[in-house]
Amino acid sequence: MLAAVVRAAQDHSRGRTVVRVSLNRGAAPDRPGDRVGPAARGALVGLAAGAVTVGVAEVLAGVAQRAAWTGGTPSPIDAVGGAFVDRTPPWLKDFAVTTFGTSDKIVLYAGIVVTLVVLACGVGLVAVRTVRGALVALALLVGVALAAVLSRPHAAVTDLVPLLLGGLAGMWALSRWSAGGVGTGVVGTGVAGSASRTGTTPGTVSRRVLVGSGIAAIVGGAAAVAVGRLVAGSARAGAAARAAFVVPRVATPVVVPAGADLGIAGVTPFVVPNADFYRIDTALVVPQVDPATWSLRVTGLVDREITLDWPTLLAKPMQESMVTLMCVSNEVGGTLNGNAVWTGWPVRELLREAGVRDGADMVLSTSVDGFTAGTPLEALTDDRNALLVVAQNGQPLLPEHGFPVRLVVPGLYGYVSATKWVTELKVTTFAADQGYWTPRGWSALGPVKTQSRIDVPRDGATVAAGTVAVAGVAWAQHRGIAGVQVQVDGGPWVDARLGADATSDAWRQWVYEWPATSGRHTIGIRAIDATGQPQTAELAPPAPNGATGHHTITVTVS
Ligand SMILES: Nc1nc2c(c(=O)[nH]1)N[C@H]1C(S)=C(S)[C@@H](COP(=O)(O)O)O[C@H]1N2
Ligand SMILES: [Mo]
Repeated sequence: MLAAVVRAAQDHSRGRTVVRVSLNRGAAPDRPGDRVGPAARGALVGLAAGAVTVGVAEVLAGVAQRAAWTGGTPSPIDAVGGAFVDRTPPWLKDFAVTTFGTSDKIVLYAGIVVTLVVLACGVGLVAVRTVRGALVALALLVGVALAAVLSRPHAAVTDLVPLLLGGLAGMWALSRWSAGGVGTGVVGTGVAGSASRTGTTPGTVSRRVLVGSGIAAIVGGAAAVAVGRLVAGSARAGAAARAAFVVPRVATPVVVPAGADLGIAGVTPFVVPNADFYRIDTALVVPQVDPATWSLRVTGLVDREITLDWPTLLAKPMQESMVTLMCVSNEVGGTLNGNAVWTGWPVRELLREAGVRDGADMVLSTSVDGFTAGTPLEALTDDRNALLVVAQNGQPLLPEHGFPVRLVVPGLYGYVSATKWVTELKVTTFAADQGYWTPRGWSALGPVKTQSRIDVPRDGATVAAGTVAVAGVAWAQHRGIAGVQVQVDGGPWVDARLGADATSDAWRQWVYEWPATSGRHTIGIRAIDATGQPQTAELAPPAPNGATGHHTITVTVS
């Protein structure tokens, strides 16, 4: 591969373009300059063997998942991706979320594909010198991926089988296609079928054939991965149960006060529709949990362990509460938050049934995918109505928001409280246990900080002179918002008008009718919580416990 790139570059610098070669596809006979050497051919062999390895493993992983022969993550791509995510340092996570937002998972997958292609070509290059060495290299890479599979939550030994067989198939392919020695092997027979029969120069292969075969190998591998996903079809059982689930009625439904939503175009809706709700989690593949097999265990410092199943939970008296969920990774001015009405059963009732022992100060909640959150016991037992949630805005939870059951705890960032696909509550202590993000550089405690955001006008916008609605949202969960003030061009702070107050656990909309005069202006805002404390101006990044600072925009008035 490297050689091919180098050759292509050299060709290019001599004014002969690679494009010409591909345009002549199938027409012109190979010329010496169109041919690449053994190294490129070797890289192609590696790529093909890599595609076989990944393809076989992913298809078998799909079959295994469909047949429920597995416990954890048999797909090597998902396992390596998951293991990578779990080892991402805070600065990188921060960077990924800031740069790619909720597309960070797609970027990670793209990174995995590029890495796989490079590694596979590397193995092929080794094979040009020593086939045995290449086999060892491939085995080592498979070994690393096997370790990743084993490291995933709920991993079972059977999870290793797909990749073991994929690895064997890949090694077979590697030795077979390298075996013919330089000049005969891969391209002529195995990978590209009809190609390279001209055999002009021993040990070389036409660039057309090389590129075509390389693309064929990548496309073939990708197709196998897709087939594996289709076969796995894990969404089915969960999706059917979700469709059949009738959200329980509650005695006192939440009523959104008139005027909570000011109805200003461009401002985030007071209650965010489920489909638009921000999503943040470490799950590369959305866990598809069948409520029929779901249960929640209460363990640890309790008088009696409890296992709660789906029908038992649904028979409990459900409540509704409105809570604005908030991600600690939210930058000043960021949109990693959303307000919704949640239906569920108070966690404190469940903990009461289990009987919390003296000395406990934390509940470690665990997700089906291994994520954990450490929540202060008090936040789950006091009157703030932390819920075991089954519905969001009157609809069953979406799979990506935790179906069938998640936690929602007012006043705390999601990373220390809002566990989705929750399967265990361990009553414990901060001294004994840590949530997922704590050893990764984030604070053990995560109370939400008072913050506010300008939604309109957008930063950098041009608006017409006259009265301009400057508007947005402000939040100080569980304390409440008492005021929002606006400052234009560093002048005095002026009160904005607030939307109606629904609950101290939800954000409030605000608007300031700004008499805009032409020119460039800077607009800043600050919120004041219901204890009278204004939001700090001091700038802090999201890590380790939430960003601070005033959201400020610049607009041009024409
Ligand atoms: N299982 C699981 N639950 C999780 C997380 C996760 O990574 N895995 N992330 C938490 C974080 S950091 C946040 S901010 C909220 C986001 O919830 P949402 O995706 O429903 O908006 O979920 C929390 N619950
Ligand atoms: Mo978060």
